[in-house]
Amino acid sequence: MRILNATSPINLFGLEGQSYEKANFIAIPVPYDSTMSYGTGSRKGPMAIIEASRHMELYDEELNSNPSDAGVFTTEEIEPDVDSPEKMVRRISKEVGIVMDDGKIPILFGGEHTIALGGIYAASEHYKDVSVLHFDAHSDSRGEFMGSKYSHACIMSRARERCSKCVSVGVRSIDSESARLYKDSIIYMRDVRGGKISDISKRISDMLSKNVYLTVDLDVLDPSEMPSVGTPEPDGMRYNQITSILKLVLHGKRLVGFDISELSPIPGIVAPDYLAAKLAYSIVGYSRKKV
Ligand SMILES: [Mn+2]
Repeated sequence: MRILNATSPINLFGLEGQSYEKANFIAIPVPYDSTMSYGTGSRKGPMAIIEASRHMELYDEELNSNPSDAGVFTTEEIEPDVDSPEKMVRRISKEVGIVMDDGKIPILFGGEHTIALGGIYAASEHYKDVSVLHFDAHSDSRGEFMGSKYSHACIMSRARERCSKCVSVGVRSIDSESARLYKDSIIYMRDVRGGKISDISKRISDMLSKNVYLTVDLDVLDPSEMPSVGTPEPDGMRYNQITSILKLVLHGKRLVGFDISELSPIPGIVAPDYLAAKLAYSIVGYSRKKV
């Protein structure tokens, strides 16, 4: 892996003095957006998140701790493989595998959601019985899309081939066949809206195994809070809902890696970039601190 000795201007959360050896978390930017069907521009997402993250307060008042104490090292970007999304997934998986071999938790920043498969494949090869927790407005359950099995619209179909337990949360856009096939592993937005957060979180936890890979497509959020996505779907999750669920679910699990994908920054509107950075920081905190 081409690990840069990152200096503060490009380090996640603006952390200084981080080393790969000592860090528990390894942030990996993946500026890749070649299979997008609608909006494009998510290749600029990773750097926008890292830039926003440099201005955050490192003390988390909710957890009464500094999640960054776990050590977070930021690597060089993984270069896009323009040949095919499958090759790109393999490239990411190889690099994430090295991080997992070293006993560290990878944080991938997309880029389009296809990059999640790199994390999921590596996790399924390195850990027994890995389940996938997937936040997304879309079920991403097509067998094939626009001629590719590795399109962003297919990633959960590929994930289910590797991991028996996959749960999608916040879904509000799905084809009829997927709705029928995967009805027991999808928590729709209407379920989130209609239920208590504690009940929804318990339901999600019960559907997952101990080892969890988390993938967040930012379009799961309501476009009012997260307009910077290629395919915004109305009536989405609030930031507070996703963090409340993650806090409860990660409490009893072992997080083996996660990604945050699909940020397509809008020039001049930085709040969504901050949201994505803060979400990453909260996930680091929730996976460390048992609340
Ligand atoms: Mn989506």
